[in-house]
Amino acid sequence: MSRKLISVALTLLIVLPSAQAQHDHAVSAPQVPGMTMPAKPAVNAANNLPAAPVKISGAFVQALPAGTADGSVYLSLTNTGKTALKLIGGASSVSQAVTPMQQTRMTGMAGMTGMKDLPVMIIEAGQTLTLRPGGDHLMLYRMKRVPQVGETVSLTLNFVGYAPLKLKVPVKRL
Ligand SMILES: [Cu+2]
Repeated sequence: MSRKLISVALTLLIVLPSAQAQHDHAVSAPQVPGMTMPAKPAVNAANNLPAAPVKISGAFVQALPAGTADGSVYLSLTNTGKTALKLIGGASSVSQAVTPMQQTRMTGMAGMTGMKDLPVMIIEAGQTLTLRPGGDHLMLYRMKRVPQVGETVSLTLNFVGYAPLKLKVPVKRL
């Protein structure tokens, strides 16, 4: 990040502290860079880490209008291991990072939802975690370009203690 961008981000952080953790994937307006920066993907690719004991199904990237800043990946993750799996994010061919996000509801504000970064998404042993539209998701943080229907997005998911998991994910309209 350039020095100029950093100073802009800092200024916005000071002016708009409440803008953090809320965004709308359907809106193409520029986003306030006050949102929590995603954690850097763990550097473990070169180590002899075992493959994560996880089964992925139904994975897709949501098709979005051109110019949309952030995207979403939905999928089911089944932990076939004996201990909890910790998903801490990842990378994709179309975004700066992949970040676990939690859908939140604001009490007292009918229908208002927001979202916040989850540092860790936990999948308990033997359980399936399903990320569906309207709920928790993996965010394609700051897309370099918006993938189109018919395309396949390369995705890497990082689980604590395991080798990065590589996936090819189709793009679908909701
Ligand atoms: Cu999100």
